[in-house]
Amino acid sequence: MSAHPFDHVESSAAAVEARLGISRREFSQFCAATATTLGLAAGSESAIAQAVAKAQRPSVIWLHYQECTGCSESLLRAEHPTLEKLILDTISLDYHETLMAAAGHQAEAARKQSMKDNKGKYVLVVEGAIPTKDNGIYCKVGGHTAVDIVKECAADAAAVIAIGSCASWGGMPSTDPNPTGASGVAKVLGKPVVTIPGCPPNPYNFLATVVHFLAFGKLPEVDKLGRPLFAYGRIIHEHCERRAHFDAGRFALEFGDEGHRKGHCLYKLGCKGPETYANCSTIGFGDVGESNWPVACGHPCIGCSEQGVGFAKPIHATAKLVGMSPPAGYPKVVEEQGKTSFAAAAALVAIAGAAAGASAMLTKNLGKSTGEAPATPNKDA
Ligand code: FSX
Ligand code: SF4
Ligand code: F3S
Repeated sequence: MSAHPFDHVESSAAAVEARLGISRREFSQFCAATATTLGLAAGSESAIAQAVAKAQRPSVIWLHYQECTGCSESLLRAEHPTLEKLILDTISLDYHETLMAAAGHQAEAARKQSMKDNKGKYVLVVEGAIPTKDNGIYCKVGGHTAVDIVKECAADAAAVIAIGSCASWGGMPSTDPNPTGASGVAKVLGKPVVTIPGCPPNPYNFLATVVHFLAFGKLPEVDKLGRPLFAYGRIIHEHCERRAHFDAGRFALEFGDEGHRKGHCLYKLGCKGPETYANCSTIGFGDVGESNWPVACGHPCIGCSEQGVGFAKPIHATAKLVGMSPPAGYPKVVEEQGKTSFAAAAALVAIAGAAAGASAMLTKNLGKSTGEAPATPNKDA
């Protein structure tokens, strides 16, 4: 009988079992799922198992600035108990303003001590945008601006991860006119960092990034915006469960209409899946499996993870089709459905003699037809 890939980490796995209160089978499943999420070759789960099973956990300093704490919440509120246990057990969360018991000067002292003890080895995670306008006075902790603290903490970090769209490029707080000059971590530090955008991002994308760092001593491969390719390498539209409806020209035209009830494509309601790079459609949210993500729930993707789309374009403006156009044989995606011609409306008025009612319908139908201006090209993707 061939050796099980986890046999040589049996004792470590037993230790994990005791630490986390999960079975070896669950631990094996987690490692295999993480390897798959990372797009690693078969057998890589063994390296992941060894890295996670090690008692030595990297110290993590987690800073919070302009945000809603949704990133931390999504990490901790996952339904599956092993997820939060694994996150808290895989890393040593030495400083996290929302979760730590310490407060005030005690908390600041804990941060400084951890940075000193783990100089050059800790991972810095930043959640939230950093206000840069007026010398950064719009966000201070312990009397220091967010700009200064981020620079101080990044100086001796082994790796810097910006979690959420706010920390990645400014996100929601940077919405025009961006009164506080909310910016992303890379801009403040003047150097690239790993970004895990999304508002909030999927916790598995963060966890898989950290596990990759643990298992291989380096962060995963990223694109030019710092996004790990395993999670942000493809546009949502490519793997959307409603994609067949898009290709066949079956669209919901308004919330609650027949197309919406039948699960048709949400493109005409403003879905930004065709110009948003993320794996929402394949891994889902809330740790309850597939089909739990915005589009599956009936709402268009707003492009929350895509710079220049989320919090930048109107929610119901139609998306730019990135890198693809439907074959000529397919129905046009921007043809004007539900439109009533003026001639037809006039005939209707004449026949029914209901001028007021008909003109109301005409207005309604014209409003329903897709006369939106094309979305601005996303220069950053
Ligand atoms: Fe909130 Fe995080 Fe959005 Fe921002 O997620 S879910 S506002 S990306 O920084 O807390
Ligand atoms: Fe899915 Fe949106 Fe693409 Fe339609 S436009 S297939 S709903 S991602
Ligand atoms: Fe955000 Fe769209 Fe995914 S709104 S969560 S990027 S489906």
